Amino acid sequence: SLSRPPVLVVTCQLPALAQQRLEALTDVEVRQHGSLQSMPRAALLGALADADGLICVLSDRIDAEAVQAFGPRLRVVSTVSVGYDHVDVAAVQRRGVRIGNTPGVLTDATADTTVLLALMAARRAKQALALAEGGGGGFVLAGELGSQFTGKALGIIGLGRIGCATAARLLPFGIARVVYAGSRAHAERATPLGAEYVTLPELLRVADIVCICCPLTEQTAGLIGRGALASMKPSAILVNTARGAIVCHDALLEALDAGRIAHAALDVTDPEPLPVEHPLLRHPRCTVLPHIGSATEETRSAMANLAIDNALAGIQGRPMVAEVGEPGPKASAD
Ligand code: 8YV
Repeated sequence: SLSRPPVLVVTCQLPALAQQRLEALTDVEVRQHGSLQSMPRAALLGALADADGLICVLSDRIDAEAVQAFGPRLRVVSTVSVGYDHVDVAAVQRRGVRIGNTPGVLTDATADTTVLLALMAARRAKQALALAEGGGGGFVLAGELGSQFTGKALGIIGLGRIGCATAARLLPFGIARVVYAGSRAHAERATPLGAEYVTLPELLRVADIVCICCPLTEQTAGLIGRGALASMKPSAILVNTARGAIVCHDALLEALDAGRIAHAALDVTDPEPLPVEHPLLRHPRCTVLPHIGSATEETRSAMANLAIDNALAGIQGRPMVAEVGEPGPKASAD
């Protein structure tokens, strides 16, 4: 019916201020899953039939099956994330449905998390915390010591927004050299950072700290596998704040056990969360965080507001703040 207001389906509860804004919307009817957890799959598929817009999160797979469930009114899928690997972009766009994401607003929080993990890995914080909790002390002159960043080479895989912000944060720690790899060189971003474009094998060979800051795509799935890990320095640390599936977890476990790299620090895993018995969780040289890269009050609020803006623009047929697949850099997932 043409007389009813547009329906916006929201798959989970949003941060307080964005939630209030959503509840104050008068020209759309909001149908929301009332918990912080995402909507059950069957409920999502059912809700899509009658929706004009969808606000979703990473755990909502917008795959071929979901696209099948799209009703004729659906105009926009707005994800509360910069990454959109959970969305079958081609299938959604074939239906004439637009896709919005949240680049920019989470760059600082995610780069902060990358630095947190790099420091935790370099200074062996996981072992130190276990030592302290067990009543032990760290005042030994030799033994299992950490490393520092002074004079070291930093490797950034994916010099997008988050990669640049990560390099900018780590440079003042005394980093001597920044190299980056990715699908192409970005001279305008690299020059202010003094970053050199190298091949991935070269990056893995020279970097003391390897930070994964690229989106998950067909090209990057499993990018860091057995061969890549074997080519890293035995003293190197690997930090992943991008997507778990970029790193082959079996190969990582093997490399850590064989001492082929010093430490891995992961904010993202595959799957998420890892099963509680997964050996990486209790590995002394692997630090795992539960995907908190963008989990600050400020950032989550900004992400949710941007997702609301994108959804309303999509429903109303206006330009979106960040649209996936639009010309220009706005919607790139890094
Ligand atoms: C998540 C993220 O979206 O933006 C991304 O791509 O991975 C995160 O910010 C966040 O955990 C909310 O789902």
